[in-house]
Amino acid sequence: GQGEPERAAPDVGIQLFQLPWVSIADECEQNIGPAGFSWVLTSPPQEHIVGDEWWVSYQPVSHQIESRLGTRDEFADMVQRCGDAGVDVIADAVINHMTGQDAPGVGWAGSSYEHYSYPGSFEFDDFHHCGLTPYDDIVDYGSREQVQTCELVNLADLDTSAPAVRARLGAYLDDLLSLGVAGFRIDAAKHMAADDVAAIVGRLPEGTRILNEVIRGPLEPIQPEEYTGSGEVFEFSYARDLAPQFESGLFSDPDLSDERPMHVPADRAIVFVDNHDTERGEAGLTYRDGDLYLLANVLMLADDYGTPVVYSGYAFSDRDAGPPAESDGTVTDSTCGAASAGDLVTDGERTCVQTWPGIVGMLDWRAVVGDAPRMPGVSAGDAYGFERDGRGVVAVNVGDEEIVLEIPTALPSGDYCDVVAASACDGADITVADGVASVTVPPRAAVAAHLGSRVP
Ligand code: AAO
Repeated sequence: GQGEPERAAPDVGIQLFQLPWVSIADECEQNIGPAGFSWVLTSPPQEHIVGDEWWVSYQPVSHQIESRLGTRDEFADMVQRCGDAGVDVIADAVINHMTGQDAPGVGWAGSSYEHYSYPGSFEFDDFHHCGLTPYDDIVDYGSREQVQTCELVNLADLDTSAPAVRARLGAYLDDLLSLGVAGFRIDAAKHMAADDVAAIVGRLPEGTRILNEVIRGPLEPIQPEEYTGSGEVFEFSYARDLAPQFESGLFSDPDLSDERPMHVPADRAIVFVDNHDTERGEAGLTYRDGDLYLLANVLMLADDYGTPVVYSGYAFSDRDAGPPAESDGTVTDSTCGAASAGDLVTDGERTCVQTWPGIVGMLDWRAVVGDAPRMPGVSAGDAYGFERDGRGVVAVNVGDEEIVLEIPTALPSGDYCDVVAASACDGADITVADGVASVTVPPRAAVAAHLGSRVP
């Protein structure tokens, strides 16, 4: 008998960069829940400095949940509606620092502040004053002491070893948990001693998800492995290894045992093609790369290493430019239409990656393959593919010629539909016979099939 194969809801996140809470709630119901994403990562929800740049979100003025992305009530409503759609919410928690402002000011929700004074929250002695560098700014990432006690780009650095500071930050995280969030991205975790992070998050309820942002600097003293005790870690090596293969067309299997060099263990790793920092910096592939960017996401979603997070932001030509906003500064509500890779040319236009048919198809593919191991891959010219043992095959072609790839597989013989392309299935793209999948991969395209996409 044929029947539908078992599906296990995959652990896949989507980072919704600078998207307002009301829009995230709609997206959860319309696109993200139905596609099968299990969580969204929001931008920081706390009160911040006033300004048009996206990065004002990363300069907390207080820990009230009031921001240009929405009010406390809107945040709570989003968590509720996403939850009803089967989607957890993970909030970006900026707890390493407060603002980087030298002049006194008033925050988004009306709170007054100075560089080292946040009335009702933190005063001068709650901050590090490292005394190691000019202006107490981090100069040398080779110095653990500078990285963890001086200021990251002039941001007033909280002394997270102090019990009172830990308690206040803990109260903020508790407050977000009371609204139903499932966990936190810990922004700039590298800039807090691993013991401090462990102390702050260690008292949260069991099951609270912690995703530490620790950018791997291969020559630096502070490594992501130090933070795996308090949660998962964004593994920057993953994107750094993936992107060059799409540029060169030279693909190779990663170490298919459980260990990859310069990678945290698979069960601790959050992997991504790009994020809001790397698309403005080191990322080899971003939305600007159109098809190749989709292909990289397909290969990431097909992999058996780590927990993938897909990135959804907006087009920009100025790295500082914030998202489209109303005249009062509130970020404009926007939900996704039928955007597709490659036609993102207008600054401010949302990339809406969560709606791309190839992404949605691969989420279902991932649900079907489950924990089937990744098998050794096959290359031919600019194409590469592999199977997840007996459950699915995937192939990418970064070249200009169509390529037929022969992938050894334990899938049952027959014709299969491709789940990446939006086009209707004619069953001619993937044929399995005698333990080999013959996959016809068009130029700059990905093709994938799974147990459930077999033509009856
Ligand atoms: C803004 C202005 C500043 C101003 C400041 C205060 O731009 O001029 O001084 O306000 O008024 C974001 C923006 C910043 C913004 C800030 C505050 O990106 O531009 O500053 O908000 O509004 C380091 C940290 C890492 C951090 C990253 C940006 O370790 O945690 O810098 N990321 C997070 C957020 C980010 C946010 C903040 C933290 C602050 O995701 O959006 O900033 O809340 C090396 C190190 C890394 C280091 C990078 C960059 O990385 O290893 O630790 O990240 O350098 O300095 C190779 C190397 C790798 C290297 C990488 C760099 O691959 O292998 O080691 O290249 O691309």
